[in-house]
Amino acid sequence: MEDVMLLILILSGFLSLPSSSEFYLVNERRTWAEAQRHCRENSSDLASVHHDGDSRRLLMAAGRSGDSGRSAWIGLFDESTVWKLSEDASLEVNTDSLDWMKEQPNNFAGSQHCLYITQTGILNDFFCSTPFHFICYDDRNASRYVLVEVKLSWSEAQAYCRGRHTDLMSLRSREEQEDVRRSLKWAGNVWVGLYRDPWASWSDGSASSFSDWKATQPDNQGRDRQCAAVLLHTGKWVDENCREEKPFFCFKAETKLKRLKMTMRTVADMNDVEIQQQLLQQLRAHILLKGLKVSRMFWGKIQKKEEEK
Ligand SMILES: [Ca+2]
Repeated sequence: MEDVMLLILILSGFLSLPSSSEFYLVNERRTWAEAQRHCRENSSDLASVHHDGDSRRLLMAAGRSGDSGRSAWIGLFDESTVWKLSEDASLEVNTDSLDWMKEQPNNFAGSQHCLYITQTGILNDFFCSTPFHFICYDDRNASRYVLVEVKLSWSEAQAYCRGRHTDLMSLRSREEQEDVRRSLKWAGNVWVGLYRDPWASWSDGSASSFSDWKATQPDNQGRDRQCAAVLLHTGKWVDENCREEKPFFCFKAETKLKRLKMTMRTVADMNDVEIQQQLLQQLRAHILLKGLKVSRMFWGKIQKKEEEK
């Protein structure tokens, strides 16, 4: 008989389905960031709401606290500084380094999620449905930038550029902004290939597809409304200034333990503690990349069944 090293992984935490999480209201007033810290330290995270059932369970968790018409933080937030490139949505641009119109971007009425560049070459966020001229870029064209003097909405402009050229013009840096200013002349405002998905993520990292906003919300009224709260008497959501202090909903994920067994073929000496540690580290990094949490990973020894003759 021969000893075989067996790697035992115990995974826990967010492996559980959102529907199996338990919401609870913390009736203490905190800013959104303080509330997030509290939830993360004491349970899992600020509450994520992914369907009607979650909304109902939130209200049930609020119980009688809903009578006064107050609101409480949930985990949804609007990362207004993250802009994406039309040519590759996985690329995020730090737009702080770009040259903006005064007091822009302001996400006016909570509805300005596309960027135009003015005649003088500075940027403003604006309503994506407005028809403007636009700038495509074209991989096959030496000058790269192509001014299109047809007025289209941002997404129509994107489709036009993708159909006839390569995509809407990218803008990653102040140097590129300067470059397009030097190499092209245009009148009025023109769309460029930068946009953002508002209210795209939850504090626990889950993506947002469901929403339950109150009518006319989010409106970013008075600016700086980048955190979502639930009205406790209706369950509808409103956008609020994250620095306001409110009660808040946390969730506690039901922990599920999962035991994985892996078989490896290797010429390395698996009894070498250093090699064991290295492998564990690599596996841990790989698992974290998948968005899972690992509570415990260790090597165990099992006895191999007697080999057949
Ligand atoms: Ca604006």
